Amino acid sequence: MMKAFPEGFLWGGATAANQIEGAWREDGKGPSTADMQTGGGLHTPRRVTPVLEASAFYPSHEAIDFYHHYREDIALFAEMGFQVFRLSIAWSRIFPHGDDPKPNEQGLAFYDRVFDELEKYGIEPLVTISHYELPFSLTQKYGGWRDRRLIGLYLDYAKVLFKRYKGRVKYWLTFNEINSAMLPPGAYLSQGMILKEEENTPAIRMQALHHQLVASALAVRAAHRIDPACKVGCMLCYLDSQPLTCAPEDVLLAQYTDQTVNLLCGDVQIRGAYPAFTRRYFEKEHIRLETMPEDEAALRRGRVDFCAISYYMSNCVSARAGVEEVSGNLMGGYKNPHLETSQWGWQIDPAGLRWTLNHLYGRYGIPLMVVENGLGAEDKPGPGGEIEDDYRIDYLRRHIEQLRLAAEDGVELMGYTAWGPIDLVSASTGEMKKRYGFIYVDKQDDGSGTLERRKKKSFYWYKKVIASNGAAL
Ligand code: BGP
Repeated sequence: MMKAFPEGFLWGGATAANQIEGAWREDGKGPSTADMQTGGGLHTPRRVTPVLEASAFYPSHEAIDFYHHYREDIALFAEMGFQVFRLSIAWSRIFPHGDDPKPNEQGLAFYDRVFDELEKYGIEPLVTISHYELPFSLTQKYGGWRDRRLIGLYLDYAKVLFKRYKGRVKYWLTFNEINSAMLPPGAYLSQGMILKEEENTPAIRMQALHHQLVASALAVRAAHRIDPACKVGCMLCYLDSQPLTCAPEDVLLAQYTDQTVNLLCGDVQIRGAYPAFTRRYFEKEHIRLETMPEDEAALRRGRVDFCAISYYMSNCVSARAGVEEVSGNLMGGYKNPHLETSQWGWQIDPAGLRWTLNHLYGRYGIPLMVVENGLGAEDKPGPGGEIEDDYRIDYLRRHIEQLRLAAEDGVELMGYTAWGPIDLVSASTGEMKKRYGFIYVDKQDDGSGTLERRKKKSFYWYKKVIASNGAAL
């Protein structure tokens, strides 16, 4: 047995509305940006189709139908002993067009039912306000986050949630992986902007990101006013980028990559102001940010209570070319000769999680939470339908070991929610076959399947991990 985690450490799993709910037009819900994305694959990017194509497949339309299976699924999470469940609220369930005069009561009532179910088992909801989706009408009418008016629309939406679920939701995240805006895929995924490749520049994305950062800060302040007991966190996709060699130019490039991809968003949301290195970044990328006089005070007053991250893999960066490349979450990099990769080419680096947590806690000194970590793998059911996912147990065990070491290094950790506790739609590829779950869902990429849920070997393993507060790995 290893040493246990601190008392009160929250164990659970993480999901996103557009990757689990389905019911994409039910009970008054409007289409979201995710609903307009076709399925794809490792080498075929998902397509955004402003007009749905009859011949295309849209994974979020049914996903795994959590909308109708939530009672069964939450009972399974409770059976594993979850103390926290990360989910997102679909903005377009609450404001179908994003700028509707009043919220959709049926949408609000669905999440009431979900929180009722979680309360039955004593599971804390951790709610992401916008997780890689916004009402598609906001893309069509405003051009997504490039339009400053989205700040007010997001704030109206967030205030409805804080008031409706006051006392029931103690933990909020303003945006999922808000720093994905530093990379081209974030333009549509996180910012709802349909851009031609040549238009998709750091300057366009940074202006939209500024609006998101102001919106996040104003939401933090509103949350604290409406419910002083709640905690609001930022959420970063931590892309651990290490120098391929000790050559000074590689070391400097790794620092610059970390500053721009990860720390810029962390600094604004945690320290309340753009960091000094922004000057270099804005100069290099020809960025002239358009701000309003009130923005500086808004950012300063809207600092978050905790910092949540997703962590899957690490990359190497190098100033020299011609090195073997690997893929990754949102961005690839160069191959690290000391690491193995997943079936989807992501480099598996458990010690990188410990490095990342020390790095962030050293910089920010506020509680941290790992709200995404998991292994996407093609699970193949055995003759009796059983799934012996020892590879997933191995990946998670190695990362949880590093989590505990980080806690012993002095890092203040709130909890851990494994990504995809139940098989769900992959965000980058739209695939079901890239499975993450402790629970298998019979849904295939051609849309077939019974949606039956089945426990994998890792289900029983994770149940023991939670029961021992991380001691029995
Ligand atoms: C993160 C997203 C999650 C999830 C995860 C796994 O970036 O926040 O929503 O999708 O990536 O990635 P994928 O689903 O592409 O395998």
